[in-house]
Amino acid sequence: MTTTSYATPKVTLYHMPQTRSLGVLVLLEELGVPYDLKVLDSKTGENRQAPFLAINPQGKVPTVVHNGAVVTEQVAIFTYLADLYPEAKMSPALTDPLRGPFLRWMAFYGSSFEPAIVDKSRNAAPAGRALSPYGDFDDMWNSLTGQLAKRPYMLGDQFTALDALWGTALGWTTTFGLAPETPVTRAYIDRIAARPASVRALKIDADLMAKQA
Ligand SMILES: N[C@@H](CCC(=O)N[C@@H](CS)C(=O)NCC(=O)O)C(=O)O
Repeated sequence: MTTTSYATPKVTLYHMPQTRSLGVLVLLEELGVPYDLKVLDSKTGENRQAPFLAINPQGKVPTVVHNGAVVTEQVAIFTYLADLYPEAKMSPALTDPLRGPFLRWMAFYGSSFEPAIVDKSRNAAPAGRALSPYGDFDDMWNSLTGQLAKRPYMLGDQFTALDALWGTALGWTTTFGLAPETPVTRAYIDRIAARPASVRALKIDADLMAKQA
């Protein structure tokens, strides 16, 4: 388990099993910090009821509450948590030359990958190349896999919060047939999933899913 200081109040993660919030669970396990997990049941629509809507009016997970502040959006949450616990070295420091690429591939997730995947899931053509936030699917995909092909983790030899995000995201999008499976992406997904923190997070998630079944 990673050594970190707990000089900050515990983070609360609002989570629903088998959703995008799994990646944040993976990151919290990688960080090795104490956290509170509040589990919502999508089958009963708990995320669309008043108590949770008062926290996140979009009714979406992941949602994090820390120090009285609400943080939504995966990209913001991954960056926030990685920076909150610098001892865990899950994000490059502000002056590190890898800080720019770290932010680049975080933002790429929200502004290029997700829109491309959602359009694909609806068989919707992207907007014209110049307007579309991701160009076309191949532009997006070739940029991403070109980066992954070069190294074991997104930024090189060191695992960062990016890998908790991308490992889980490529996992579910590949499972749903929304992202093509290639030798590079398969090896990357498996590399992340085999890490002890991912194994723990997947078990927590599967147990919660079973409870809600
Ligand atoms: N833009 C959000 C998207 C989050 C999102 O769509 N979460 C899904 C889980 S996969 C959700 O909460 N869906 C439940 C609902 O909207 O009712 C982010 O990046 O965090």
